[in-house]
Amino acid sequence: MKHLYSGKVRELYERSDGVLLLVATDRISAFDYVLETPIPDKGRILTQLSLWWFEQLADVVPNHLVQAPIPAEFAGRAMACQRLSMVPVECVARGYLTGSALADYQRSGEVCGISLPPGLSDGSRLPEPVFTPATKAPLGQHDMNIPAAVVAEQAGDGVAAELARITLDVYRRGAELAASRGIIVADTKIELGFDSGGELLLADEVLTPDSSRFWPADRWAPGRSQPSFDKQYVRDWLTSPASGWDRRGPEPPPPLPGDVVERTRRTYIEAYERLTGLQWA
Ligand code: PZK
Repeated sequence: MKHLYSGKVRELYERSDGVLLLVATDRISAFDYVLETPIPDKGRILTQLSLWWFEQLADVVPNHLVQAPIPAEFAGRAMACQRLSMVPVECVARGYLTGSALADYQRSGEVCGISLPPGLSDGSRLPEPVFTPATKAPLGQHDMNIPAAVVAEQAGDGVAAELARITLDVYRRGAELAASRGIIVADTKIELGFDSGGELLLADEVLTPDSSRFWPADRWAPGRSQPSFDKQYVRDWLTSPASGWDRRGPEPPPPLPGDVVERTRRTYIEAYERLTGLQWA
C-alpha cells in the first residue's frame, strides 16, 4: 500500500487497485498542536461515527465509500473510498457564531459577505444556518473565509450552488438529529469531490467532533467561549497550572495524565452513543 498524505490526526493510503483508505488515528490536537499522548479508540470511534452519518445522509448526498477489504492493522478505523477530484474549497455551514466567523463578524459585521444582525456574541445562535466556504490552507495554517461569490467564480455558479445546498442540508440534518440528543452542532466542515461521471460526492469524514464543533446543549450560554463536548478536559488541563505549560511559549504541550486521557475517551464514546443511539462496546 502506498502512503499518500498525513493529516494532523489521519492518514491517507492507496491500495494497489486504486481504492483509497482514509485511516483515522488515535491522535488528538489541541491549541493547534498534535499532542504526543493518543486517546485510545478515538480513531475507531470517529470512523464508526462517520460511517453511521454517511448512511443517515444517503438521501441528501451520495458518498465516496466503496466496499474493499481493510488491512487488520486498520480494522475499524479505516474507510475504503473511491478517488475523487476534490473540490478545492472547505465547505462549512454554521448555525452558531464562534471561531473565525466570530472574528470576522466583530471586525465587519459580516461573515463570507453575509451580513449578520448586530449584537451577536461568542456562541450566539444565528437566525438561520449560513454557508461559509473557506480556502484550503496548507498544513499548519488556518483556512480563510471567502464569499460564496468567490467560489462561484472558481467553480461556476451551478457547482457553487450545489456545494451550498449540500453543505446546508448536511448541517441541518446533523444539527437536528444531534439537538434531539442534547448536542449542539455549532458548525461543520465537509469535503466534496467529483467522481469519474462528474457527480458530486460527499468525501472525507462527516459530522465528527474533529470536523464539527459539538457543544453540550445543557451548558450552552452565548457571550462566552462554549465548552467543547470532546476536548474540554484536555483544554482545561493544558491551561491549568497543573500542566506547567504556557500556551504562549515556544514549548509544545506536555503529555496528558491518564485520567484526562480516560475522561476524554469517555466523551468520544458518549458522543457516539448519544448520536447513534448505539452502544459503543
Ligand atoms: C482526499 N483528503 C483529506 C484525509 C489526510 C488528508 N475520496 C478522495 N479522493 C481523493 N482525495 C481525497 C479523498 C477523500 N476523502 C482526502 N485529502 C484528499 C485527508 C486523510 C488524511 F492527510
